[in-house]
Amino acid sequence: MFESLSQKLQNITSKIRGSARVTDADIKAMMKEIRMALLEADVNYSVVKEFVADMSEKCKGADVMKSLTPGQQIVKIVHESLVELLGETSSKLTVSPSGFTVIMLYGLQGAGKTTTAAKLANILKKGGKRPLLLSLDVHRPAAAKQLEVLAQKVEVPSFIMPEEKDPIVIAKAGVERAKYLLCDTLLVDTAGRMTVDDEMMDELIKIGDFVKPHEKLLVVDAMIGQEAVAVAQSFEERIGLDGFIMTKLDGDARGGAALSIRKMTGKPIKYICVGEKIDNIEEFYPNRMADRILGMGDVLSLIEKAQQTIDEEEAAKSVERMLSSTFNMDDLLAQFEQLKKMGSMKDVLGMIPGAKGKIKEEDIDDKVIDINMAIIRSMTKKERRVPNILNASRRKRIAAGSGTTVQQVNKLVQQYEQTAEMMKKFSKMTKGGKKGFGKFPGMGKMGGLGGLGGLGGFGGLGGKNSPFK
Ligand SMILES: Nc1nc2c(ncn2[C@@H]2O[C@H](COP(=O)(O)OP(=O)(O)O)[C@@H](O)[C@H]2O)c(=O)[nH]1
Ligand SMILES: [Mg+2]
Repeated sequence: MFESLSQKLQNITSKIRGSARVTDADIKAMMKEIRMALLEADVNYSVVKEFVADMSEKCKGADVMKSLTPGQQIVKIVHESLVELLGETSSKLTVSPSGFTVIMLYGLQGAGKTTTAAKLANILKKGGKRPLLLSLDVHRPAAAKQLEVLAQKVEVPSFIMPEEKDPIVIAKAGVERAKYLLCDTLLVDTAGRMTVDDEMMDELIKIGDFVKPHEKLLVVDAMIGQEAVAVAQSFEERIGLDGFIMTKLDGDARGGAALSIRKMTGKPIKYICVGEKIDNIEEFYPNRMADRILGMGDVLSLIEKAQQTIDEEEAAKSVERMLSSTFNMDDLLAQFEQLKKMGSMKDVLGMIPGAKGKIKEEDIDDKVIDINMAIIRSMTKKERRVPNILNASRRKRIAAGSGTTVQQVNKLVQQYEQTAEMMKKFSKMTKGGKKGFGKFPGMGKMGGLGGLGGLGGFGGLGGKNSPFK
């Protein structure tokens, strides 16, 4: 996400970050570079122009040159300006005081409406709500079926009428079903077309008049670049939106649409989607996004993800064991399980500051976790508890039992030893100085992240490259 822009901005700002002396000409040169980087990332021209002018003004106003750390001061201004551009505060979904909230998704065909509807239903469900997914896509009967399948996957009720051609008839029945099932949120998936057209808008307005959405969200595909901004503007004009959900930011989208859309429409981005899987969705926080773009990592998003997916009790147990230095194979297995729940390793590692670039692609093969889990599961209870009894013949038996090789078993044992060693260090550290978990302030506060210690045992990450040392 934003990789190329992020890289460029990091290069530009790192040049100035440490500077004790910054001249007017330095700032000018830097602004020119930022301008180029943004344009290359496909940010709207007028947005770039205003953004850079604004930043230059702020640099002057802050009297950067006279400050003690002019380089840092400038980076701070760039960061603040980015946050402002992205929308300053995060935008929560509206909840109707009536106890029945209607959220309607709009967008072109293929933007990701149906997928996103299921992702939102999953989030709402996890937040204790009772959503119902309603498909009003009357043009493609397969779309209704697609929604039904996704609804079953996230275990929320859905309502579809694939044969019915009048969306209002379906909407009416859908609302009744939702109320009958005592649902408190209706998520309405609508039909899109290849391009914006009047017929589509008229149909959407008609549906809107009937279901009266509290939240009108446009799902936009970031991959279509500036075109996304044009689409957003036409929907905003005809429908009047409450916000956006940007999808496919995991692809090779340069990010320009995400950076332009707020400024060009005045409406906030509420969620971003970074993959096809149900949990590839994140609440949008301008501040954190700016951190990410400028390479400050996104520890907060990571912690949140960990909190959502890691079993608290399991995590507390493993932290406890870590600290009492009796970390064994069962703990390692539990950590692998939790890591798997968090999603792909690549996504997780992308959020750790400093981890990017330091870890080789081949080291973040998710399959390695599966192999390692299979190996541990082939161990006896005793072997798991007291791994140092794992002699050659036991390793051979385990390899045969798990369908792996002795080399793979050896590698896992080695990783276990490295992780256990690391845990011992943590244990000393926390007993001694209460410094939290080393480099990551705040992680110590959060028991859940204890589970991440397992990263040390994962696919060679426990070696020199471990971000957790
Ligand atoms: N890579 C990626 N693919 C996505 C994302 N969101 C949706 N898709 C895919 O985009 C395609 C179209 O999605 P769909 O929900 O059917 O779009 P709709 O026509 O607007 O309902 C599907 O193949 C989805 O799996 C995303 O955030 N990232
Ligand atoms: Mg659809």
